[in-house]
Amino acid sequence: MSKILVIGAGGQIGTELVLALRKLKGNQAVIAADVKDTCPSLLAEGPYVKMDILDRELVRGYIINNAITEVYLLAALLSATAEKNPDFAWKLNMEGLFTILDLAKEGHLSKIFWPSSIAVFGPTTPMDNTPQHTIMEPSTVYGISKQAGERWCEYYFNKFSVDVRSIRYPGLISYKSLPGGGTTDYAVDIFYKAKAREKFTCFLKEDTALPMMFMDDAINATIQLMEAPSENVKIRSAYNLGGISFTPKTISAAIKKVMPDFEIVYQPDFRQAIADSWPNSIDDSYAEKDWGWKHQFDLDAMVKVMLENVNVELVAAK
Ligand code: NAD
Ligand code: AKB
Repeated sequence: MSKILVIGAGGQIGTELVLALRKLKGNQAVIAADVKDTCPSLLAEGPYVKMDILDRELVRGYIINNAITEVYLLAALLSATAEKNPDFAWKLNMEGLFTILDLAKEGHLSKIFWPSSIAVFGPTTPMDNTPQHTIMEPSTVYGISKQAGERWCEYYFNKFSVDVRSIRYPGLISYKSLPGGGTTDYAVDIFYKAKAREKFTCFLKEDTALPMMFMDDAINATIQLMEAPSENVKIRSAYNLGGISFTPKTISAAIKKVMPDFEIVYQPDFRQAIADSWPNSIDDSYAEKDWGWKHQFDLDAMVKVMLENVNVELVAAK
């Protein structure tokens, strides 16, 4: 019987991942953990623990005493927030990973999921259909932390047989919880403005193409990777994952097909330089070959679901 702990469960991915894992494994088998005082209301059906991943002894004690078998470690500062606080971003994004990798090395955990990002790539990476194995010279503190994390995951797998699995998520688009401070957040924010019938001011230029994915696809990929037989998981740094690639102009055109009055204006800020350093699109053929990955949602399908489900009160409540 697996007993799963999701750390950073109150965030954009964590909320939906906990819901999906509980559906699969049962409410009591999946414990949500976050530094936040209170559990997100969507997760109220199962256990919640307040936990700071930087409190190494607390985290170790909890995992050992509660016989946790698997950890999904999601707590991190994302690209835009990390640029504003590089020292803390490096600390949070790296120290938590070592705490969990060491627990697995000591035999307390049988499996770990730790997410990487398209931010591992940089300005010298081939931008179109970016290969799995290529030049990686990230220029953001977030990207540097993800690249270092990938190297350490692979190292712990090779040296200590730690079963750690990872995906380089593209920008994720969802409506159940808000994004947490990334460069791709515009592609979520745009739906809240469209739904509120307000003009959207985009912080990226209209022709900035980035790899993106609807959250349902990302959650399916995560669970598919974690359920795959260990011998099929041949890449222990992190798998490239594609999805849909679009620019602010193309996503706004897709919204206009449904809401012809929608208006967008462009006011690029510091996030433009981050976006410019990331790929336009991703080659995810290794994920397809090794564990059967295929995305489901294209741009129009995602726009439809987002416009139907975005709740503008979520932003007001933030
Ligand atoms: P998020 O910011 O929405 O959520 C992170 C959660 O971690 C928050 O609920 C926060 O309260 C919690 N947290 C922060 N500090 C903590 C601490 N010290 N201890 C415990 N919890 C803490 O982020 P997200 O978008 O859900 O991303 C989760 C992971 O996936 C991150 O590692 C991120 O780098 C990665 N990722 C996300 C995306 C995306 O588009 N959302 C893309 C690529 C990679
Ligand atoms: C961000 O923009 O920082 C994240 C990511 C792609 O890692 N959404």
